[in-house]
Amino acid sequence: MKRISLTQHLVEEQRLHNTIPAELRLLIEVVARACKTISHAVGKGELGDVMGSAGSENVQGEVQKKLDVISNEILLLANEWGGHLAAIASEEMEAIYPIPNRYPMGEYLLLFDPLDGSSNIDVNVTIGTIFSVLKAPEGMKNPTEKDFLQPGSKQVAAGYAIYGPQTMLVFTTGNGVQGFTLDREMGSWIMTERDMHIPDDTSEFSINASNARHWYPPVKRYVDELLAGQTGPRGKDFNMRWIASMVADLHRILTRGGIFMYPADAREPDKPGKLRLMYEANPMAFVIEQAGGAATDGKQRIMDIQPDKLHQRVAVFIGSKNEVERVTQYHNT
Ligand code: P6P
Repeated sequence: MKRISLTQHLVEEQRLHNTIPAELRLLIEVVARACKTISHAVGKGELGDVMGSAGSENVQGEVQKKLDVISNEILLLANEWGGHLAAIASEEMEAIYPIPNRYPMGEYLLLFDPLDGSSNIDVNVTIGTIFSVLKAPEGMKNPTEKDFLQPGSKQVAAGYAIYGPQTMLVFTTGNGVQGFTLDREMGSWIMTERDMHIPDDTSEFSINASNARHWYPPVKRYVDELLAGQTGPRGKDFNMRWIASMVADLHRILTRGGIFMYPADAREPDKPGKLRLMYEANPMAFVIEQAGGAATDGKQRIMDIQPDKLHQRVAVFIGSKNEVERVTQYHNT
């Protein structure tokens, strides 16, 4: 494949599809630059005194790691002055962050989970940044949380950075999914995956099996069939992976197929699941669907869900189309 930079790709996409106006192009480049900085901070580990907890809790009541807070700051400071955004929302902040008056206000809303999988930070396992971009409503003057409450189908761009053996940026603007690898010597993002595609079928599934006794019947039935392998109705053996880092599990699934599940379960009957709709499930669903996969909450397409709260949670079944369709069907029989 001809090695092109992120900038060249974005310029060519704009010329080809006219779907990446200058401000959106700037937004993606700024987010990509912030992810480079996060990758550098993550890579320093103890040498950068960035490990361990920050001694605070986020809106989810989860203990914040120092790198959660640092990554959030990096993304805020990188994006607030560019004139491409009206406001920002983050897993690490209760309220939305309107662009300060000292800067021009743009037409996009940016949402992110600055560092997903942070329980893996202190044990040196792959983590990532997830981002989602929406258009600000026409005529909006003072951004409020309500302006963010748009279904995932309204996203104009979404993707993630994955901080693993390589640092990669994977995103879509609605015309397929492209992958870029960070060239650390040059400090540039170089395209290494064009038009990524998920196989419709798979023999690999991802779920936290320690919750099995809490699963509701449709999930129990589906996973039991996978575990039965050749001896059961599926007639083939399945493998299991669970990294406890959604970005890492989904990057593997995007690369070689699979199904990732974080269902609602009886531990918290009033909660639809653990993962957040606006800045985890929606952006990953946009990427996975653009690569030919599927994403539902067990009942409906994730990107059709009309949000009513910024930090609302959702059950997630996402990955190879035929497996997502099967487990969704079990929820509807
Ligand atoms: P559990 C990380 O905290 C996260 O939000 C996802 O990245 C990951 O898939 C999931 O939670 C892991 O959850 O319950 O297995 O620790």
